[in-house]
Amino acid sequence: GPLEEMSIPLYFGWFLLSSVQDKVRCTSMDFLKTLDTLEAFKKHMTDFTGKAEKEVDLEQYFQGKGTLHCTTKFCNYGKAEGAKEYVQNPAVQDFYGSTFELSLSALFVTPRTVGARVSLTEEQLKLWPADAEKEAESAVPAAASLPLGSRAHVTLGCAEGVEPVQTGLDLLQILALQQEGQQGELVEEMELGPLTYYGEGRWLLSLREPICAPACFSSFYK
Ligand code: 2AM
Repeated sequence: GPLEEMSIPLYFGWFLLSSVQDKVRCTSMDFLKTLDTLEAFKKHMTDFTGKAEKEVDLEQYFQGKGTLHCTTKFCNYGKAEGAKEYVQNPAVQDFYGSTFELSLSALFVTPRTVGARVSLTEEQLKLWPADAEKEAESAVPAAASLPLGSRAHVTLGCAEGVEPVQTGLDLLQILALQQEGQQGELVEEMELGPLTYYGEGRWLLSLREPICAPACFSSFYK
């Protein structure tokens, strides 16, 4: 296939088509704007500012990171562990260039990142590396015991000085808390769905109606 002649990319992933990128960016901006005005958020503002009395403008706090995508495998041009094996996976070869419909099922915000959780289908999981969650174990000890695909997300923004790899770790941390039986604090029913607070600045908005996002499975070189 075409991949055989190619050098290994920085990463593989699903790249959201441009029309849905705008929609997702708008939804995320609206969410940040609303979150910012909630009394419950103001009560926990120090999670973000470090000091009392200080206001935070969430829309300014996070910086966008280019094309919206859901990374499947970070290859680092072949230097990352398992990169060569991933390229040789028949599913990767077969599906390269195909369009999928991703389901964005939640939005989450932490003092480090804002992202969308992606709920993968069985077919989409064929493109998901078996050790993606386990690789996060040093940052999130419970990660390896979470279901395959738990880490799947779209990074929507990062706080200053934070690398996007953090977004998936923040998501895994929230899912690990849920798995441990921590329900979080249901803060309110928003228009888009229930908003839950998990402490330490971690907020999760479960989308009552997941966003269906058409996305092309491809790769990125810089
Ligand atoms: P992201 O998937 O959370 O957005 C280029 O840096 C892309 O690869 C980004 O999209 C980034 O994070 C992802 N990425 C960077 N380092 C990574 C790593 N070690 N593991 C998984 N994904 C990584």
